[in-house]
Amino acid sequence: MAKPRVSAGGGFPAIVYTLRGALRSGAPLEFVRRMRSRNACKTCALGMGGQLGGMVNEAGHFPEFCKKSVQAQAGDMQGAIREAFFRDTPIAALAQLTSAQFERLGRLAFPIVAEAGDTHFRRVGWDEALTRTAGALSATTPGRTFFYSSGRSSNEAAFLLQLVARAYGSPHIHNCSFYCHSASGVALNEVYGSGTASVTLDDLGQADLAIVAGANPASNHPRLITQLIALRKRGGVVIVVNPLRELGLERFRIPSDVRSLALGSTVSDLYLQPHIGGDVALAKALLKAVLGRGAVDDAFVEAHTAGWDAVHADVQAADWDTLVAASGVPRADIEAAASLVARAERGIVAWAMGLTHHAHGVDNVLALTNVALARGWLGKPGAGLLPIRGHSNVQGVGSMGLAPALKEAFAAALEAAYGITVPREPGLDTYGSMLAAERGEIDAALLLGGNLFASNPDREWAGAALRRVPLTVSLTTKLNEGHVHGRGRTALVLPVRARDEEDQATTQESMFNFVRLSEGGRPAIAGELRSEVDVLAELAERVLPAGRFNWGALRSHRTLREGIARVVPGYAAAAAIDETRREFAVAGRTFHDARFATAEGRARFAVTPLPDEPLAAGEFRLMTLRSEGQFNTVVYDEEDLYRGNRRRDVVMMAAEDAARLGVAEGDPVTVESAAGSMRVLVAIAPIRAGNLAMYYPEANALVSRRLDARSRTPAFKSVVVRVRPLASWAEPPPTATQREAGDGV
Ligand SMILES: Nc1nc2c(c(=O)[nH]1)N[C@H]1C(S)=C(S)[C@@H](COP(=O)(O)OP(=O)(O)OC[C@H]3O[C@@H](n4cnc5c(=O)[nH]c(N)nc54)[C@H](O)[C@@H]3O)O[C@H]1N2
Ligand SMILES: Nc1nc2c(c(=O)[nH]1)N[C@H]1C(S)=C(S)[C@@H](COP(=O)(O)OP(=O)(O)OC[C@H]3O[C@@H](n4cnc5c(=O)[nH]c(N)nc54)[C@H](O)[C@@H]3O)O[C@H]1N2
Ligand SMILES: [Mo]
Repeated sequence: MAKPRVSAGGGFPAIVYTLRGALRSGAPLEFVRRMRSRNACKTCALGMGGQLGGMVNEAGHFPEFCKKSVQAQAGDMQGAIREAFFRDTPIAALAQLTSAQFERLGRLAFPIVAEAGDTHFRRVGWDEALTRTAGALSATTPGRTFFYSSGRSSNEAAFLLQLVARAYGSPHIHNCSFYCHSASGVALNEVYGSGTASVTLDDLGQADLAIVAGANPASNHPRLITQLIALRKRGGVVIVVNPLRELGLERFRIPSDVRSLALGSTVSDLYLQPHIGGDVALAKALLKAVLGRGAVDDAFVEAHTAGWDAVHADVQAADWDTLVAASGVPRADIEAAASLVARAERGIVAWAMGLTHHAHGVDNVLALTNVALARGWLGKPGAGLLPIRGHSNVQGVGSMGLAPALKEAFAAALEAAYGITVPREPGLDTYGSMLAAERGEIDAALLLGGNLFASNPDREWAGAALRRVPLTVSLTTKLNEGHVHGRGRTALVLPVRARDEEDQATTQESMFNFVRLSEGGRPAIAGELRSEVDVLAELAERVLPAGRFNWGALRSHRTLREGIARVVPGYAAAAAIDETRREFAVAGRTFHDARFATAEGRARFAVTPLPDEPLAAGEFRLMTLRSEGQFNTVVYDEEDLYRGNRRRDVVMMAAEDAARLGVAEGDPVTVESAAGSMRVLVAIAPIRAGNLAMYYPEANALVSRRLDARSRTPAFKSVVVRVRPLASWAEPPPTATQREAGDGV
């Protein structure tokens, strides 16, 4: 097994990394100023920001170190890509670049375009770029367009984008959450009528137990680890549910705590290792064991919930051997967990992509929620449900209505405020838009940040579908693979400012439903960078009929916030934030008493059948996940510090599986799925036998297009594959995507 160079997560490497990042940025003082400026952190949705910027949490604790925010900040502070680069570098050469190489090119400083048959991108002026975009939108019918957003943009930009798209007439409006936490939103809406967390950051400080399932916060939400360690210090208990033993979930050194930094802190008390996809079975088994201990909170269930009888009967009828086999967790471990759960008065259940990226993602969340409801862990301080969100503002982007379907109250308020008509039938979601693109039914796509190409399953298919679109328009800070492999026949790539470079303040919403204010700042590079809102407002002026509405007025973030306050439920305080400077909790989201937003005012249990996804002999289940050195499709470092992998073209497998296949650490193998095949090296890892792990986004070449019917989320964590040992490592031929993307030459 490859030994990680560290013995715990966090610690000095995180601090050293911060200092190195400051130096690498080339302007250490400016770097520190930016890191401490009053702007919500750019990376995860934990919601760092406020008075001291990216190094303070919602409770005001300073300093909080996180490698990710350093990487993101240093990345944004790189120099500009020069015009000569585009003259000298053919698209065919760009198509060979890795994600990390794209990231290191630097900031895009002016708009560029590539048309059908072009061998190179060329610089264009903003006027030409927007004329062409507006021309394409005016020439087609709105139903043949779609609007996608990542979760980095501000509330203001997201609100304006959905408003402009709806005023123009396209209902095909969506964001990256369809590939992320959509299953959580669907499940939580069923449970309590609202799609977000029921707890605030303070609740974590009052809980006596936390279950962390299908998440790797040591890498992806490092500051959450601080909370877990604090919880344990108060005598609380942390249970981890993960097929892979993650180093940072066992031991972590909190950089801002001297004692923890020196000695390391234990993160988890019990580490359950189910099979990939075994969480429904595990949660049912846990509930069965809780029942067996007589630990159901009958008073809560009786007074505040619905649907218990059916779940009770279902769990009673389930047979232990089946649950143990399907979950992969020994009965003794389940009983140990149940005894901890049975004792805890205030439990918080937290989860991330390990639960949502499945064809039964909604059921995964519902099954765990059943345990929480049975224990009465809802509607009181220190207890509740916590989807650990992805992008720094993905939750805000959703709140702003950047989605193909709106709740009735939102739609009606939007119509009243802006005099537009909002059709009530939902538009296409992310995957639906990709299918429409594949069928040739999309004429223009506007992409506000993100990397739609590389976040899709089935890389070949995704690239081919996007390359059929006559015009793609991307608003971005830097170039990525998607701008080349997923570019439309004509592709415009437009440079925008990052949030801490905005002239006007912006707002973001954290995963604890807390709205942050970002002050903005100055751009890292000289160039033609524009604010996202400015670009969208100008597009509206050019496309939408004059006279009906003063779209230009929506360049003002303050005016946008007034609209947001009128339209978005719980956002009334946004209207005055320019005066009050007061950040606020979105009203009506978190529950400290047991009144829920469902029709009957009760929280709902749901029966969750065991998924039926058998493996044939010789098949494995493969998850695709993130390393310590990346942010989504952006790879910063090849090394995965905590898992000990020095390179990314590896397949992580259990020692016993390797022995059975006759391979050892470092041996070359081919991993094959219905979607494709990849040549990689074996990396022995502490993963439950029968399961494999590879890195996203590269492994999307293997991810088949299997979706959760309810949340429309691809099963990124459950790909059926076979592994074939190779006699030797030969250079793999270029993929079809690489060949075709450079085809214009
Ligand atoms: N540094 C960094 N931070 C990030 C990101 C990043 O890329 N880099 N991305 C951001 C975004 S958009 C998101 S959504 C989050 C992602 O945060 P996470 O969800 O933590 O990220 P992943 O690496 O996708 O994998 C999650 C974990 O799920 C486990 N897992 C896989 N399959 C299963 C399963 O079937 N059951 C269970 N119980 N566990 C399983 C894996 O072993 C892994 O530890 O992080 C956000 N923060
Ligand atoms: N196989 C597999 N596939 C997955 C996943 C997985 O775990 N496995 N995870 C899924 C998840 S959880 C998610 S969230 C999606 C990610 O989907 P996306 O959000 O679409 O992808 P990102 O990689 O986060 O997008 C990064 C790009 O955003 C742009 N960008 C960065 N900052 C800014 C900014 O301030 N403004 C603007 N306008 N642009 C900016 C840059 O071009 C950068 O390259 O991928 C999904 N796909
Ligand atoms: Mo995500």
